[in-house]
Amino acid sequence: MARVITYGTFDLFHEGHYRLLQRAKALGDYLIVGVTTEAYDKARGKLNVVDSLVTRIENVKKTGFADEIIIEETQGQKVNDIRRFHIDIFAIGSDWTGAFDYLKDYCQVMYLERTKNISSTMLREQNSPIQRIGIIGTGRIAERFIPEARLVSGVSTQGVYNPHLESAVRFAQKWEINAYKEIEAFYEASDVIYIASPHETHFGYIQSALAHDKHVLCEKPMVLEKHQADELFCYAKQHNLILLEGIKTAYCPGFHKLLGIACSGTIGAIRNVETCFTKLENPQYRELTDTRYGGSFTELGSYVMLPILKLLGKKYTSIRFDTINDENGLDIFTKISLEYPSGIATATCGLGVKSDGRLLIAGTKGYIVAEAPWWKTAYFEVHYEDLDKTEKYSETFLGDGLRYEISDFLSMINGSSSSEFKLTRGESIALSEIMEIFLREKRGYRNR
Ligand code: C2G
Repeated sequence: MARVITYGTFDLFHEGHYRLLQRAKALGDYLIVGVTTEAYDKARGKLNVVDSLVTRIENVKKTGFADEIIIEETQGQKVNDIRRFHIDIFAIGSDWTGAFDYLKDYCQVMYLERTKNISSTMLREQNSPIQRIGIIGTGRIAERFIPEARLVSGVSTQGVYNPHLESAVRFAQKWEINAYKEIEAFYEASDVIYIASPHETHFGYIQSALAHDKHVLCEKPMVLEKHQADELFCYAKQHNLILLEGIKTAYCPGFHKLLGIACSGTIGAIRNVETCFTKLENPQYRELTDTRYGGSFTELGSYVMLPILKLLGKKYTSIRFDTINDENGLDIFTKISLEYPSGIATATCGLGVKSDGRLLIAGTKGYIVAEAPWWKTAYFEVHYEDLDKTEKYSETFLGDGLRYEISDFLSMINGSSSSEFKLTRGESIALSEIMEIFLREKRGYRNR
């Protein structure tokens, strides 16, 4: 009895998948089909999968070709599956020719000709046309955004707007996109807007982009006053528009996994969260020269506050800021202390003082620790009283990590999956309120 195995995502199940399974089944007597998990697809850079794992399994099942369906969760699983299930033939489409030759040590490897003119990518594009992204701002984050967006299928970076035309032109030439000085023309040519301009301009740009009926992804901190966040989210909701704050950590798979474990009860009730993110910044950069909106808290506060809001919630009973300022009155180091009815938290950020960047979550049964750069979560450990029980978790974090938020933003626009829980409106509003309190208490002024 010949045993055959094949693998795939089988997103938006189509003729190509059907024919592949049909031919794989015909190669032997028993066919095992491995269906990839969302996390594995994300880890291997396959973002924007539309159907859930359950739907994809159901679709494979419906063909009637699979005698057994398994889940493919990790890189390197194939060798173990082949041994474990005593596989004779590994079959896969010809788009993978050569890629699985290493399995020839374990079984026969067959590349079956791929069905022409059909693919999940094509179907995704038909169902949801490419979203043309217009970028506002030409700074360092915008530079990182473009290569990341180019890795997400379903979007294209069409152009950039900057009221200083020379900056827009320089940026556009580098990335081979369009430059705009006139914002109306820019909106006309864009379906969605990514805002990466200086913090204090976010509110105005979001307002205008939403008023032009555009979905918006805005860099953190989205806005600097609570009423602004309230107003923008309310408008977006009324007009069925997506408004998302881009804090990359919130969307990366490793952080997501860490939150899941922290909230699962394995370390008991969470009583203390400590976060720290410091980066010695070039004194010439905006972060240390913009005396109104620069400083460590406006720059890094969104990252350090994120795990606290996620794990202890938005209803803190007290918040306190301690800062060390430079000669311009900008905080180069800030410690935020929060109290909750049954927990406490401290967040530390710095641009002119270096410290040990770490995320520590202490519970009644154990603690979780993620070392720097925990904001690009790729590895963390769970510790208990019994040292032998330590658990270690790792997860892929690809490139600059902006691809995850872009992909979630796109899924939300296409209505195919809700990622809103990764960073809720309520959490973004709470962050804007904390920014507001900080600016009022430490700089002594309101934004307007
Ligand atoms: N396929 C095909 N013809 C198409 C499209 C896909 O024969 N027009 C085949 C692919 O070659 C693959 C299977 O259908 O063998 C599933 O394709 P995908 O869902 O795109 O999965 P893929 O990303 O190729 O993952 O570990 C996972 C495997 O590496 C395959």
